[in-house]
Amino acid sequence: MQRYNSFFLFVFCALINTDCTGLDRDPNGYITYCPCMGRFGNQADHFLGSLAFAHAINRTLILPPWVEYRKGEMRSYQVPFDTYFDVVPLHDYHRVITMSEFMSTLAPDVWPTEKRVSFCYMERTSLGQAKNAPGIPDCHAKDGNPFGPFWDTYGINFIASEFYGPLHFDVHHSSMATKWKTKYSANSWPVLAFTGAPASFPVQLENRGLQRYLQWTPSYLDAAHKFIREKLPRGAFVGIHLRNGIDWVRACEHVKDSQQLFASPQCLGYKNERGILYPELCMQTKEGIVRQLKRTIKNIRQLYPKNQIKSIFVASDANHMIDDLNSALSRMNITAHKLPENDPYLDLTILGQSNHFIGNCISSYSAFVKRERDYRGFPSYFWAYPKEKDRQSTKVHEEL
Ligand SMILES: Nc1nc2c(ncn2[C@@H]2O[C@H](COP(=O)(O)OP(=O)(O)OP(=O)(O)O)[C@@H](O)[C@H]2O)c(=O)[nH]1
Ligand SMILES: *[C@@H]1O[C@H](CO)[C@@H](O)[C@H](O)[C@H]1NC(C)=O
Ligand SMILES: *[C@@H]1O[C@H](CO)[C@@H](O)[C@H](O)[C@H]1NC(C)=O
Repeated sequence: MQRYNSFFLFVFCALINTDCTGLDRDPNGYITYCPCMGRFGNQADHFLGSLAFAHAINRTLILPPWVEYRKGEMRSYQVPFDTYFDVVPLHDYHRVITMSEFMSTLAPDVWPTEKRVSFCYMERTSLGQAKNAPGIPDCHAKDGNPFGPFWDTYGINFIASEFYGPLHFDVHHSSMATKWKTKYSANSWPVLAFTGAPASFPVQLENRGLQRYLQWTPSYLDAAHKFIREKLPRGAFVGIHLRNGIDWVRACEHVKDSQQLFASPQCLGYKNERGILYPELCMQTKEGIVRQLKRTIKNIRQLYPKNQIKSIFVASDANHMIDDLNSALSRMNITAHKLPENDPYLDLTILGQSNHFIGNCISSYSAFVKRERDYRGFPSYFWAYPKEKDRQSTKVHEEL
């Protein structure tokens, strides 16, 4: 059904020669924000929440570019939203427009320079501002990286700040949407421009399903299928995410003082109803990875005898362990593969297409893959989950 909707919308839009972003001004106004926190996984979590928020207060969502960081460069890069994802499927859920389109067509009328107010919860202190030197309360929306480079990409400056506290973005558990609409009418506030995403991290449980509207562009899907067809042996494959760079080792140190960390609710449950945090969930040993992989493949072979696993596709930010995996799995006639160059987006696309997926429960990068597979009904598992001890006791239980 979804597909047909998008298809007809597409044809319709082609016929009337617009892209269906509705170049008429939305009388209910717009939302724009800087995805200023974290890298892609974090930004994707925030995007889903922002989409739900825009939907709840019925304003068009301006699709921000993705903010990227490149080694040794001081300023962030802004990559257009539709480089990776199709805009059309999003229209099935809510009104959206890309930021560059909004700025070039509607902004002069809807959001003239003298109306550009930045929104933050409360005053944010400036980087350059001494702790006890009070200035006029301000969001300092363009202070630092990526804040400045982000708005500069579209030549946006702010003339004032608006502090929206105590309002917040949880539109699922209160009359919050009504409060926003009452306090900020579209007439007086045509665009709500947030210094950060109007959303929580990690993504709220209620918003996970919005992942279905975030669909890879044909160019990413084609590249993924081409890699699978040409570089992997014929047959089923397991996609695995190995998050093991030095930044991750440091992030995992927080496991010991938390109940949850980053994306961990995806396996532990949002209220820890499926367990509490433990170190191996974040960082695994080589032996642990190989052991779990072998066990998973054996289980899959029993469950799906006709569609045998022939290879492993490895995505990683640091160590792909290709040689270790090849030697550990050679007796099962399984080979390990990776992309020839670092491409976080193509890695994600291929992981989404794998027959089985093993991800890192703490990582929001893994969480993106898990959500995509969930709505398509594809199986996913997590490293070191459930906890080894629990797993053994479940087994004993089954035997009893
Ligand atoms: N190519 C590639 N890059 C990866 C992979 N895993 C992580 N990265 C890079 O590392 C970044 C990790 O940051 P996020 O995407 O925000 O996800 P996260 O794993 O929750 O990590 P932090 O937010 O940094 O704690 C990704 O956006 C990628 O740029 C991978 O499997 N392949
Ligand atoms: C939401 O906004 C659209 C477009 O501005 C409008 O047509 C629609 O009636 C609004 N819906 C509600 C429930 O207010
Ligand atoms: C191993 O895999 C290759 C390629 O998938 C296949 O041609 C070969 O017959 C397999 N050998 C065994 C012993 O299963």
